[in-house]
Amino acid sequence: MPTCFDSGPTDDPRDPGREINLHLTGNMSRYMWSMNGIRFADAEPLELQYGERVRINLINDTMMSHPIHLHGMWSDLETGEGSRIPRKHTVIAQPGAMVSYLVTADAMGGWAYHCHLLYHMPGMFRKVVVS
Ligand SMILES: [Cu+2]
Repeated sequence: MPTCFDSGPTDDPRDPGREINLHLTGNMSRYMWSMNGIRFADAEPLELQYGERVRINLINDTMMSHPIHLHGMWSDLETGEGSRIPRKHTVIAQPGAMVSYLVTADAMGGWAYHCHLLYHMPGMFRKVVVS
């Protein structure tokens, strides 16, 4: 089980308006990391509309765990208990597994979204823009 505090009743009980599938990708032998096969330097920002509720599906195509941190907004981890959903800064995607969480885009501007492992960060990184 993920560690979390019990944040009480879910802050934003809305269903997500859309889903974003994000594959965590990399090349183990070359130790290069990316999202959807595209490294940060070549990637477009992820665009969120201010106020929207969105589901992010992290699909980990690699054989490592990745602690993925979205700055500026909560990651509401989907555990099956929608009324008391745990809020996380960082969500851990296990090797070969998918994890999904909900985000309310309630913070305008540009935000970092990345794996917290130092050597993964250069590639496994996106800019998120809320506008
Ligand atoms: Cu990583």
